[in-house]
Amino acid sequence: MFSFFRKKPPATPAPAPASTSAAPSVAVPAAPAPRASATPAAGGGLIGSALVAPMEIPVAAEVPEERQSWMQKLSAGLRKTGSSISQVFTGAQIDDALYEELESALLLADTGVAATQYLLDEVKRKVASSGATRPVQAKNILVDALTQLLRPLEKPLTIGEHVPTVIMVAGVNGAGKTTSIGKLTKHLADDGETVLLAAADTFRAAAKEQLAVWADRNKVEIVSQEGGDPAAVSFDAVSAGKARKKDVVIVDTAGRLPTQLHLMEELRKIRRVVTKADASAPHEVLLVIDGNTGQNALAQVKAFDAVLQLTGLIVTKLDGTAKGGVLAAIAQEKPVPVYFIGVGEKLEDLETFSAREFALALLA
Ligand SMILES: Nc1nc2c(ncn2[C@@H]2O[C@H](COP(=O)(O)OP(=O)(O)OP(=O)(O)O)[C@@H](O)[C@H]2O)c(=O)[nH]1
Ligand SMILES: [Mg+2]
Repeated sequence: MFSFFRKKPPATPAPAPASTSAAPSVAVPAAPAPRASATPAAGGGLIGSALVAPMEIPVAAEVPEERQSWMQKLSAGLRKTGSSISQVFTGAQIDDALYEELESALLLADTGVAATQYLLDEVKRKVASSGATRPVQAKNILVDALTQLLRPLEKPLTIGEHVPTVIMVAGVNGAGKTTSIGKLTKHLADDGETVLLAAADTFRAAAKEQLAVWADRNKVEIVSQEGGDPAAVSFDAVSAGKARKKDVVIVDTAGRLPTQLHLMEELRKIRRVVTKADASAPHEVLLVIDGNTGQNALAQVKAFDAVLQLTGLIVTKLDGTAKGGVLAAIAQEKPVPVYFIGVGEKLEDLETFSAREFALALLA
């Protein structure tokens, strides 16, 4: 089973830890064997596999057994985008018309102008240098180029370097913050981590109750206040997390638009107050993005980063009408690591991000 997060020993050594009681080692997640080279060697590798299996990209062969069912879900979620890009490669030859269609398909998939141009240039360059003539070869080259572009976004969430690890979660209204926190909490609790949730969404009616349901379900503690101030709730939660030696404190904040400047200022205040409660916190500041927001997602990353100095992203709802190209736009223009991606409302619909899997799923 791929680990949902990475466990690291505390940054400052604990008093005389016996060598046998070291922190449990947890496999680094989502690392499908990176390809030694993205450049198709003469007659081998990429092109060779295209010739052996000319009609399909051999998805099954590349994804580890334990990720197969997740891959199916991801591919299903991204099918709409995938089929419109794949359509480009169904002709008989690689020509200008193919490149034009590819450009349109990438732009329609929310890939953005800069990343689209980059990917087009890469495909053209590698098609020329490898002497590829068949569209399926160009498609495989695109999968590789997209993987390379997305690779910098691959990073596991690390827990344990600080006690508690304080994670602040922000995003626009309805992006999936509370649900993602619930799912993450479940994974942490199942792994034996002690978690404390901070209901710092004091704005929306029933927000506190929604988080309390996840807390109950996972038997973890929650700090909330009746009609309280979000910064005060966050301060109390981080202080309590420290005092009770919790492994993780997760702060759920109310949804807001980056244009609501007073609410963005409130986020800044929450962050500041968390640091007052624990000088090294927050250790992670996550932005949750709805995969359906298209190019606006990039604007959200930039705006929230300017206020909060983001450390990671969770991209939800990559099912239905979402166009997965937006991750390429983020990788090209504002590469904040993507810790998790979501393709549905169920617990198992949130998983770690792998560049290779995503590229394969998007072009399945
Ligand atoms: N299809 C789909 N729905 C999701 C996903 N993640 C969350 N949702 C749904 O999106 C809706 C909003 O989720 P919340 O977790 O309440 O979102 P939020 O960001 O906390 O919302 P506010 O606190 O109101 O800003 C819920 O109905 C979730 O079940 C996903 O990956 N796919
Ligand atoms: Mg919420």
